[in-house]
Amino acid sequence: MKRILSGMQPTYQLHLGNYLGALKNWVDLQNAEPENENLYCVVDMHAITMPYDRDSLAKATREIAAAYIAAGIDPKKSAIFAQSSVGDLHGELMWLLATMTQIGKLNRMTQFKDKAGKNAEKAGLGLYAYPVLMAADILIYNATHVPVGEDQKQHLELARDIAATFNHRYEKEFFTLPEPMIMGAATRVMSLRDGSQKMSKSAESDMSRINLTDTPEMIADKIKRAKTDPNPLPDSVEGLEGRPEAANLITIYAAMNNQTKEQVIAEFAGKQFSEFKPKLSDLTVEKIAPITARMRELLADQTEIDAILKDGAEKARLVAEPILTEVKDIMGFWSLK
Ligand code: AQP
Repeated sequence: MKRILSGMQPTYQLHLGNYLGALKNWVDLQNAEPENENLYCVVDMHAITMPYDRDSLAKATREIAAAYIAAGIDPKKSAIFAQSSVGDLHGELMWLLATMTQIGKLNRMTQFKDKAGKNAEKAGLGLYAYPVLMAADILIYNATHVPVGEDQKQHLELARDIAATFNHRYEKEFFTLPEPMIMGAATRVMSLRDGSQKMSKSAESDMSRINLTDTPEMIADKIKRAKTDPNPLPDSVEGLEGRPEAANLITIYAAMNNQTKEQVIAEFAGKQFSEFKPKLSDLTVEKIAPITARMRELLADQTEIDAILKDGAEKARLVAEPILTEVKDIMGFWSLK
């Protein structure tokens, strides 16, 4: 049995990269391996590491939870919860782990460099310490597997490193080293405007991404205008080399249709984008529209979402509390026994 944990930030809207790189894989895993224990959180404490709107945070948290459920995460099979509702435990473990995290390793984190930009001196400590909180999010449940997109690989490696340091320092194989699960055909979905940039919530142009809340018309329009090159589609995957935008669209099609890139290429070899793009639009709408519709239904009455988040937090707390108690015990803290 695996204990699976993952999360998404309630910042802006979820997009196709979040869906194909992470959420869809969570659903596939939940359904393919019913014996697993699944914990899916909305990482709202991470979302405040960048400027955010406090009036929208709770709403955005419900929206992400709604997206999880609408995509197929079943609250009976998976705990769905807000990180902050178990924040005392995540936060306390983070502090303990921070004492065994080397600054040199944090300095190598590319997400911090990307998000802090040129003005790193003015960035908040929270943004810098983000990977330590992420390690705590995982280790507080002693999760065995973490399904994420490729961009989170470096943070996962740090979490494994911190877990190993703890085990070594306290001479006990206490933490399982969490395995990253980077799954499916679309581990890194790229921007529709620039095949060298990751599709991202915070990118300025809304045309660069497909949001899970986009209407069919918006999806069709964004795909129609997606950047491509003048050549027809190649007849082999190798032919996509040096053609990042074509590779991205083929990858999206493959992931969405549960196919390999080879299978998609076999179907569309030699075809023009004018023929491929409408097919990609239809497929995207077919897969995304039911999720959007279900999200709307769920968000129309927040009582159900709130009950699911409350129940999920209780389940998560039951797993996390004894782990934190044992960590503190191993580290030598006083407690009433
Ligand atoms: N483009 C992507 N392709 C594949 N997977 C992706 N993920 C994000 N972007 C892509 C995966 O989605 C999960 C949740 O991500 P997050 O909410 O923690 O935010 P993020 O990684 O910071 O996503 P964004 O969209 O890029 O947000 P901003 O613009 O705010 O930085 C993770 O598993 C991630 O790998």
